[in-house]
Amino acid sequence: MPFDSNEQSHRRLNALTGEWVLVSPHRSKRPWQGQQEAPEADERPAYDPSCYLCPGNSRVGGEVNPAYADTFMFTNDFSALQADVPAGSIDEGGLLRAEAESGICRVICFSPRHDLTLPQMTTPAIRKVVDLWASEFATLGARPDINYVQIFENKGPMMGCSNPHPHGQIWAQRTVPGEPAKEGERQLAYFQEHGRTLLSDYLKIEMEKKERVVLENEHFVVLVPFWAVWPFETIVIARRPVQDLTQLTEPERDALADALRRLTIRYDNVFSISFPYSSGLHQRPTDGQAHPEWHLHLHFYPPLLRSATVRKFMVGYELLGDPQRDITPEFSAGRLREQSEVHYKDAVE
Ligand code: H2U
Ligand code: ZN
Repeated sequence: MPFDSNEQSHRRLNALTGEWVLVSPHRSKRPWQGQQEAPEADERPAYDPSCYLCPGNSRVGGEVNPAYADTFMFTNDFSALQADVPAGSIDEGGLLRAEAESGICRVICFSPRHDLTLPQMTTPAIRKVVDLWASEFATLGARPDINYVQIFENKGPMMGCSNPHPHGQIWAQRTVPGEPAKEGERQLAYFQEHGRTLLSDYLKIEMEKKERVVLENEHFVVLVPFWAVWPFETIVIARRPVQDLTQLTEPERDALADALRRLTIRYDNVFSISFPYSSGLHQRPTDGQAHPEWHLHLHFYPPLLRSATVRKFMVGYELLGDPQRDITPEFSAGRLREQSEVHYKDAVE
């Protein structure tokens, strides 16, 4: 009997991180008796006087937000990283190790409108978010004490997001954290061996197969990676192997905004809800090196599995062994591909 990855258990390598995911396609038909969570209510006013991100409102620290018209950035009033940490470390026989870590945390409001989310914004409005990401990457990354800039968004209460006002965060710090460090090592090894970026060659394979591609435009491709862990995980890959947002041309920035809008509309349409996720950019470290091995991309990690309320949990074997999935990345890509690019709230009956 020949091996069939659509039917039989197998493991897939994450080419970017070197980690494996166990895939169990034969289990996707098993009966579900999991927890049912209440759907998220998402009818909101355009302006909420009690929201600390709305224009003109004051934040917890007492600062007042300006009457901003498109995007707005401020330093997080409860930053996880402190800028003024003195150098220092602990090392007891290599077993108890700690290092002082400094950094800067920022919050970025995507829109003054409290009731919007990325998929409900226009492409030019999302483009302004892309521009702010690029300028923050440049400003923070230029600091000698910042060697990595992580831009991300937590969306929805299921992802622990504390406020529905459309916003994201930036954590910039002295060291390169675990995920980009793993990806950086693998990309460097690949680039040294082949002289091309890992994601250029991966994208070429995916564009030939097409079975995991969700959408594309002139400059970006969105696909469910071969090694996806989360049921509807996607990766947004720049066609040109650029290392960071500041290298994108104007049309490429517009294309990124277009890809983000179309992807998040499809996400919302899967279960006709505001689709929760954590997403973020992966770009080169800002350590002063060129890093030609780095290839700009974004990850989307949505927690939902088979309905608006049934989520995937990372438990049991996944905590102790490897991550595992039942529905295949190919199946999920098909579900995302068949969605309309008209948001369900805008769709006329
Ligand atoms: P979430 O994206 O996880 O909802 O976080 C929003 C951030 O906003 C959170 O990191 C910050 C919190 O520290 N915040 C402020 O900086 N000022 C405030 O007045 C409230 C929340
Ligand atoms: Zn608000």
